[in-house]
Amino acid sequence: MKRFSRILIANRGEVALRILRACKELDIETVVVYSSADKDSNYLRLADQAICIGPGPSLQSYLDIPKIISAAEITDVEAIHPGYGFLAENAHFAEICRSCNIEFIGPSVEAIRSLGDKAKAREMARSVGVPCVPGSDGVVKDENSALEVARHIGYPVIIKAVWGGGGRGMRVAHNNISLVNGFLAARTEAETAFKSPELYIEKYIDKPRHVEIQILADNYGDTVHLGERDCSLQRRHQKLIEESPAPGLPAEVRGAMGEAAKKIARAAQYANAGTVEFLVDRELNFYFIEVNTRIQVEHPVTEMVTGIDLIQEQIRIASGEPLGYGQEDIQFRGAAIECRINAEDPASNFRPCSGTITRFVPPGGIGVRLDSHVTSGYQIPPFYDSMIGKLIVCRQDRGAAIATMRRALDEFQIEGVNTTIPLYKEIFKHFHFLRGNINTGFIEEYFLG
Ligand code: MV4
Repeated sequence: MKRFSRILIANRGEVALRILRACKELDIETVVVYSSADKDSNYLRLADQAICIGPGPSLQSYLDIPKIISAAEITDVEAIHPGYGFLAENAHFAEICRSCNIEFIGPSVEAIRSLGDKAKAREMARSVGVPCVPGSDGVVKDENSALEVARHIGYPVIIKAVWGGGGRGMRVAHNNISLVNGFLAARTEAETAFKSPELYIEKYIDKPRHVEIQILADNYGDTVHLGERDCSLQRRHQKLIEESPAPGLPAEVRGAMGEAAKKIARAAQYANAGTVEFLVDRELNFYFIEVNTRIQVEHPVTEMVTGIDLIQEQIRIASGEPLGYGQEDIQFRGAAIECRINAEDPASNFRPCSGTITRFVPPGGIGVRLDSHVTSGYQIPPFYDSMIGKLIVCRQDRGAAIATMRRALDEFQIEGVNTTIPLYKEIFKHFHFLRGNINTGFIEEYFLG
């Protein structure tokens, strides 16, 4: 069996550092690519080689496929890890890697493509008996078909882009008029944002919980699930806090969701790490919504409760190793919570702030993990998203994890830019949060007014 000896990391920031760490522990050489805006990032010195691939704007660096492939060819790597965002779910990029004989560390081109089509993913889930939200059979071609679907399932409905995801470009409609208007607006938006006007429709579930299942699958048909993450706490489709286990989710529901996720993975002939997203309603019914064919930002909470290094597993799987363990070998221990630390200004509508972090004193102590590439003096480039790190805690139960998180947030000193830390200090005192009474409407309801 081949084992990779050198990998290229096609990403930046905290996830580039996260992948570097995994490679070091596997004794794999690393090549990291960077834009000139990231040239002073500390993690670059941890790599065996660092190659500048262009100026700050992503289109001329982290999204520039020819430059990344050139860097891979010049350094003779055997594989590329795309991290999340940028090229992570780009089937075209995975295809180019394959044609250049470079292993793409992620699922197959075919799996990325078929699950990227959300209407097709829904059909696939339904065909293997996984519950989906009532809705259209595949793509809805025009306003009249949309009205037909709504008459069948009843209002409210939600219009989604087939090639969308992460909540962008969705429209909720409560009657025929808003459906027709929403449909036409969503089509234009989808065409612009996702280069495809295709839409589908689902019954709208009010304030659901967002619960997702982590899966791992090897190239030989073995698939395991690593439990769930509750990602309900989000603001405008940006997740803020994720935790595992999902508070108040009965073991039977977790087990049923895990089995459902594995069925979908097998139906898609999925290999590598992936996430199956579900909505959970007040009665704890769960409904499949989509699959993320990448490692996700919030993967550490799963690592902390299972003890499994998901990036190392991705690399092992991509190199052709079998999983080597089964579902019965996965044990869940304690409770983990992650806070995304974003540099943003609450005074100007949470706009991302760039600028210099003049002082950065990370928290530590028992049960605390910080995944961040930031150090004192770090200048946040204006070109990328606002996340500057993730604070993760893991303790014996949710109450203890919350106590550790509050203590860690108090220790954490970041000066020079505004961050989401003050918001988290409020959330971790909130009556309903402390009781696990959370849903996707929580932040708006209690913290935006
Ligand atoms: C939904 C939904 C309600 N009903 N689907 C948001 C992320 C994307 N992956 C799917 N999302 C949702 N899908 C149905 N059938 C609610 C969300 C949702 C949401 C929708 C509108 C505004 C804010 C939201 C926040 C979280 C989840």
